[in-house]
Amino acid sequence: ERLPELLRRMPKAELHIHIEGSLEPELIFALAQRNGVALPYASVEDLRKAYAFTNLQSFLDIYYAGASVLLKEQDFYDMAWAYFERAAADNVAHAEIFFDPQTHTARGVAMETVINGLHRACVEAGPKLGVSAALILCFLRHLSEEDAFATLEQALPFRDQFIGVGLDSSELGHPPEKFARVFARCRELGLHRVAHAGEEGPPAYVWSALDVLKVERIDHGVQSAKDPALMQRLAQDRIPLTVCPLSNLKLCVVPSLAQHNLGALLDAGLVATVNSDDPAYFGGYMNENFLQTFAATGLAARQAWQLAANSFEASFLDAAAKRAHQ
Ligand code: ES4
Ligand code: ZN
Repeated sequence: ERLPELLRRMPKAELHIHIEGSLEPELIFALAQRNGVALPYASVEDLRKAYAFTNLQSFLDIYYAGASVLLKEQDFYDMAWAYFERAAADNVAHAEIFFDPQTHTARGVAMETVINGLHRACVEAGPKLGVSAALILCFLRHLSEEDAFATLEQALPFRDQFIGVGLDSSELGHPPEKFARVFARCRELGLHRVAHAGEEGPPAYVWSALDVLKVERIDHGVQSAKDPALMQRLAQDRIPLTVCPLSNLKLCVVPSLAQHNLGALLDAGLVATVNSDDPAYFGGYMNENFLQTFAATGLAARQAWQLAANSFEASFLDAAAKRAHQ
């Protein structure tokens, strides 16, 4: 079988997708019209032209502007459903989906509106599309820990509609230890914990995500390769890295996909996975990430099978469901 067919066909789990980053320009404009929201862009083409990023912050500014069209429960459902249709087409069998409630509650959208819309799509995706799904609530790290605590409080009435918490947004200057207390509370509550670390930030941020926040996965983590002791820790404890190659390319974390260190992470025995991050902004969903990365780096079928196996191992599925995917 040709490698591209294998990459497309193999069942996989997606563990690093911001649902607000799956909002395509066409849907942004449709929701703006439906909700009477004014956009600072004249057209879909005009908006797409703004997708020329130089670093993480240059992307986040446009990403938060795009999310401003989301007001009603149906908007959140429609966004998530569009993602699930794309995921199913890429043979994604399971997705663990980040959402950023503070982006919405700060605009006066109720937590209930956000979670109910997303959760309804997650529940329907299993029977209708064959994609099992769960939600991970992310705290915005450029805001305060106090704000994160208030967000957790607002979300606890919906505790059974999300499986864990994450940490995202501007990394540099906002180290994981800023959120030590709220993550400790989440651990007591039995929530899973993940954090973006080592995307633009140093290996020290990966260490503190592990040792202070006690996360179970690292989102991105590609800067870990600069620290041999950290690489040994990640391999020994089988801490997964949810790597996002097209994101790293578009945010200039790597100069080219050919120079991406995904292969080196796998060679070091790490539980690395491939994910799409913000597919509407970075030029592709899951299979596009696999196809472009394999074409550029020369990874082969052996690594494809390894990445697919890693994606289920790294998931928060229970042991029986993991076995069913082997
Ligand atoms: C993000 Cl690529 C990335 N990094 C950090 N935070 C984010 N939120 C959405 N996409
Ligand atoms: Zn991300």
